[in-house]
Amino acid sequence: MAEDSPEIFTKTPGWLDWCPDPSKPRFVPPPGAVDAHCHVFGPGAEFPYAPQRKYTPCDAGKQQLYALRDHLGFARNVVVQATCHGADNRAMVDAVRHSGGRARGVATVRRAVTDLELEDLHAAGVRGVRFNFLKRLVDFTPRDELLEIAARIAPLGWHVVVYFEAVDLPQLWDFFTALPTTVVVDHMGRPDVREPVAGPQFQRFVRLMREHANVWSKVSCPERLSLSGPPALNGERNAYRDVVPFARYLIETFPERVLWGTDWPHPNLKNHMPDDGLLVDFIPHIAVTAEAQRRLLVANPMRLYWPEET
Ligand code: 0GY
Repeated sequence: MAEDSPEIFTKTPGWLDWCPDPSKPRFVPPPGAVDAHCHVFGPGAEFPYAPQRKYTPCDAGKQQLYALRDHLGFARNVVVQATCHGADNRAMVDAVRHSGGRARGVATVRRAVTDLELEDLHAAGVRGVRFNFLKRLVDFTPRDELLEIAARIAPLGWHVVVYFEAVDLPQLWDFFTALPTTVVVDHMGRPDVREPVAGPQFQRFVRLMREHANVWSKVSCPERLSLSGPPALNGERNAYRDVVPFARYLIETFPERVLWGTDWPHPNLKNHMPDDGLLVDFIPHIAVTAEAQRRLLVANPMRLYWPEET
C-alpha cells in the first residue's frame, strides 16, 4: 500500500449495518431534545480505526448521524467515543466541531494525555471521558490509571461515563464510588432482564444510585438488553417490552439523573438492527408524563452538557 493511500477496512464478519430507512416516530420529542448516546464510525478512509480495536464496523459518519437527528425530531447529540477508535478521538471531535454547537463529546484518553490536549478537547466540545469494562471491547486498564485520569478531568467540570455488565458491579463498586466526578452509567448497567426489577441484581444498581447522588444512568439500549425483541411486523410500535419496567423504575426513582440515547449506529448487534424510529417510540412507555420526558430528554442532558445555557 502506498504511504498516502487510505487503509481499506473489512467489516467484522456478520456485522449488521445501521437501518438505512428508519420509520418516522409517532412520539414527538419535546423541543430541544438531546440524543445523549450515539457514536460515529470513521469513515475509515478519513479517520482510520484503531489497530487495537476488537471489531471493525461499517462506516457511520457525522452527516448520517445529523440526518438521523433531524428525522427523529431531536435537536442535539452527545457523541461518545467508540472503542473501535481507541484513544484517537479525531472522528468524534470532527463530528462535534461540525455540529454548529449542537453536539458535545465524550472522549477516551490515556494517562499520557497532556493538559494542552485536554484543553483542546474541551474547546472542541468534549465534556467527559468514558471508561469501558467490557472484556469483549477493550483490554484491561489499571484502576490507578483511570483514577489519575478522573482526577485530571475533574477540574474541567467533565464527568466519567462507565460501561460495564451488571454481574461485574460488585467488583467495580469501590472504584466507581471513589470517582470524584459525576458518573454516568451506560445502558442501566446492562441488567439481565430475565431477572425481576425487584431482584438483587438490579436493586444493587439502584442502591448505587440511591447511595451516591453523583451517579446517573442512561436508560438506553432496550434493543441490546431485550429478549422479547422488536415487535412483529404488524404495525405495533411498543417494542422491547421486557426492558420497560427497568427503565421506567429508574426514571421514576431518579427523574433528575437519567439520560436517553439512540446508541446509533448500534455496534455489535448480532440478531437484529433496530429501526431508530421504533426506539424513539419506546420513550413514552418509559417516561410516561410530559414532565418526565422533558427532564429525560432536555433538562438533564442540558444540565450535564450545556450548563452554560441552563
Ligand atoms: C455501545 C455498546 C457497545 C459498544 C461500544 O464503544 C463501543 O465499542 O460502546 C457494545 O458493543 O455493547 O454503547 O455502543
